Amino acid sequence: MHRRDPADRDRQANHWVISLAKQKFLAALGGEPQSVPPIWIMRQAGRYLPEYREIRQTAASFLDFCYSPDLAVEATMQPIRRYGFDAAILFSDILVVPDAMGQEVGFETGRGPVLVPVGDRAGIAGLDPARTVDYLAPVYETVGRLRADLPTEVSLIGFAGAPWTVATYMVEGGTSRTFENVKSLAFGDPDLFDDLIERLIEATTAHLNAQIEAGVDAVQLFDTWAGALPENELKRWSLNPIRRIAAALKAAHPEVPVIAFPRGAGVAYAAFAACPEIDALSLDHSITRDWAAKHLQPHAALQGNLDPIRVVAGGEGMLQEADAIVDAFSAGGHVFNLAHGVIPQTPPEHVAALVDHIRSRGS
Ligand code: 1CP
Repeated sequence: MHRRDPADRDRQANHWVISLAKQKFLAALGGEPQSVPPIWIMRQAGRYLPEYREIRQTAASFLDFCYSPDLAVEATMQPIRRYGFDAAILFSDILVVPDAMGQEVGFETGRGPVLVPVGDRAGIAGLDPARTVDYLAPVYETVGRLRADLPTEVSLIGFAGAPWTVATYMVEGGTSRTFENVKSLAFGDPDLFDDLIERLIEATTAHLNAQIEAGVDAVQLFDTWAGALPENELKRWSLNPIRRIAAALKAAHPEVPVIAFPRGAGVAYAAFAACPEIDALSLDHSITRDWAAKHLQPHAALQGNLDPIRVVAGGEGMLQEADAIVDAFSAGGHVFNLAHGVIPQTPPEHVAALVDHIRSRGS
């Protein structure tokens, strides 16, 4: 018979203490109203922070930075030290998955991601999802170190890009405004495009499962460009892949909440809320709050909605809008967040004023 060593028992007890102490973020994701909502902000680590810009210079490339556990741990911790957010998000990027599958991925200062585009049968067949977890081992090392270093009451969020959004970068070779190449491929040869999406589902599921096994407490799937797809294609290439990934994660780790961010999906947000595998939805700024509280919140916890430009502008307008969001969502599960990532021009003191204001509602 297997005898448990006392150190194991201590670790188990410790795990429960940690879980209890961080109930606020996880309870909100589970649908329980909180007197003051837990807070984190998308892209909370990054270029708007002077301390990030300083350490960023020490790595030769952005991907080297992501694959250096010392740097990635430090970048993740910086906004936690500065603002005391309720959750930290792993410092990484959505494009580590195509990099792991064998596509050439780079980041150029001032231009963003640059990839050698894929789009024909041979290019797609050359992408190998089975490489993902070995290739991304430094990311899981970062997760393990973070879970050990973070205060017990701070939750750790893992993430990945949703297949559609990652596919847009892979086929376009970078950021796009029109999505001409990726939509031409998807509409012109849907079976071939399905092959790419299937490879991404496999790699993304493996990557998120490995993050969970290394210690993250919740995961978020970013479908930043969901709004570029028409109705049927949104179902096929945004909703269905997200749902399949979430279901696979739940089968292995039923206790870990899954947050989806189908940015720009409009009323199709309701179809995401209806999926039992999806615990929470991150809202962009176009979703009206009354509609979301009525049609989404009974089925999923809500996060987001504050336009990031509000935080660039700061002042009373920002605080009033923040109050309107907290008031609209106070009856159900709610995590305070922005409608999209914080932008590099944001004055860090505006973020401090926002966090202080929301926290002061509880006193
Ligand atoms: O040199 C640098 O500092 C590069 C800037 C940067 C940073 C700080 C990039 C390049 N990625 C990141 C980190 C990052 N990316 C994080 C972790 C930081 C945190 O949240 O605290 C996360 C969650 C992402 C996710 C990400 N990357 C998304 C989805 C979220 C979103 O904002 O829509 C997307 C679309 C990307 C692609 C990407 N990575 C970087 C750039 C410049 C871009 C392109 C964005 C675009 O096309 O508009």
